[in-house]
Amino acid sequence: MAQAKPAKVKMKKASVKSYHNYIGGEWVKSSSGETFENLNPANTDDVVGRFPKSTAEDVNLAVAAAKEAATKWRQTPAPKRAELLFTLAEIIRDNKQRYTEEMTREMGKVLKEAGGDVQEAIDCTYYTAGEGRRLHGFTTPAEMKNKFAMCVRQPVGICGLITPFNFPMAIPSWKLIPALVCGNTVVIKSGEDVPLSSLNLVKACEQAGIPKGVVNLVNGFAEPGAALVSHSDVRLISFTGSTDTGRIIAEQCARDNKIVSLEMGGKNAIIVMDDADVDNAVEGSLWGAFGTSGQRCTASSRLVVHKKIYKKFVEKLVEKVKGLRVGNGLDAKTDVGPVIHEDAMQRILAYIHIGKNVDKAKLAVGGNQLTKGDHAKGWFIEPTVFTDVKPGMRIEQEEIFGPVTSVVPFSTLDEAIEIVNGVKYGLSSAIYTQDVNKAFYAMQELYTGICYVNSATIGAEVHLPFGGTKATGNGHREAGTQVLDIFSEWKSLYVDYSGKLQKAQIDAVEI
Ligand code: UN1
Repeated sequence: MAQAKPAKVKMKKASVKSYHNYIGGEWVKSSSGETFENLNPANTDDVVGRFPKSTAEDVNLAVAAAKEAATKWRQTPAPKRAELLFTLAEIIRDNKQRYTEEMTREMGKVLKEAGGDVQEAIDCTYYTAGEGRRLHGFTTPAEMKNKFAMCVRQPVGICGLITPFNFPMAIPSWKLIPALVCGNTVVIKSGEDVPLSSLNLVKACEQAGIPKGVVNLVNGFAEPGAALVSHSDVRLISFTGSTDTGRIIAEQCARDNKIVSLEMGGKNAIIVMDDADVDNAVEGSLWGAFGTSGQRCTASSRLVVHKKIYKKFVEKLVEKVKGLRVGNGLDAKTDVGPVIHEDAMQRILAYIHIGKNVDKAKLAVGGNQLTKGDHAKGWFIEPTVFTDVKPGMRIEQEEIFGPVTSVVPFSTLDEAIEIVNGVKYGLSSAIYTQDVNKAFYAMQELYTGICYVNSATIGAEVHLPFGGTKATGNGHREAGTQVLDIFSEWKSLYVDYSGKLQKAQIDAVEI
């Protein structure tokens, strides 16, 4: 614990802004009266704000507000709901710079990436709002004369949205906007390390005129998260985060018969064939592995490289990694920011230790915490590359979620595909090759939810489905129109306009 500091520091602390929960259209404190500090991971002396440390009671109030608002919102025609969402998109766009800076300050990623995150929220909001005038169902012939058959989407009810730290505005928007366009009301439990970005999004909803109670925000840690998952009035939980937490949520939801959509870990790989443009592959690998300090579910944490070009690839990659500037994301010269907090840093350093001492892979570059000068007050780790990594090593199998990547040599495309598929996750994969036959074969055989050719494993766009196979998820897809299948349920409608009892209707009874 830090010792008490002189008055100057106390004044700085006193000027820290306090933020509130948003329940039923009011900005309110937690019923606990307690708060927590949101710290800048690049400099923990910098307190971004104080946020309510919410309780189960706060969640009860938020769910009650969402319940109260549900009927009117559901009955608002979808194109009208969408109009509000278009306004919301404009508000986010107009505030992009401020949101970006605040995101970098609370989360650490460099300004360019934070700007991309806010842009993803803008794109998602415009794109998904367009669904307000579609939300297509279909008509189909009925079995009998003078009878009409069709199906429509209906909202599921109150949705609990539990969001992570790594995409502080994009991921909440992936959940919030489709939930709203489908006619649901929501309670968001924001990521405890990035509460300001969720709050900015919710405040924009208020400014856009989304009615009171439709969107509710509760800040805090495990208690409000668990209360939301177990609340009997919540019909659906949408969660992005670790596989361990996701499994606990899924078990609880199964007991309560809730709909649950999970987006969890990844151990993504890039295959680099011997015919690849090596410079292009190195550049893609660099940003795929070290963008967002490797804290992406889609991070390129394995580089599976053909033996014929292995030496050249590793040399070029190591050279580039040495040139990366690690520092505060608010500085335009920084390439790689800090990791999110001390626990994350310790976990990543533990994996580096495992790579060196248990797996006995070769540490080609990096491997250390940075603690001096500008790095003294944050959570910085050198971008780290292990080479001569073998399939099955722990650093090759387990999600590290930090600036660490492993280079794995291979000889044949089938062997490479086996390596890529040989992990428990299945989010994203990539292949660098100039050979169209190899590219299509890989696209077919790589068992992941997303696959790239000649670009890294990151950079998914909002109008295509996002999600993964195996332990990455539970079969759902966010984004695209596919997300509507999470946030709406099908209702089949049969209209008999014959004016009489048709025999086929009672066939089943006659048998
Ligand atoms: C995540 O890593 O959790 O495709 C989401 C990407 C981003 C989203 C990543 N658009 O890398």
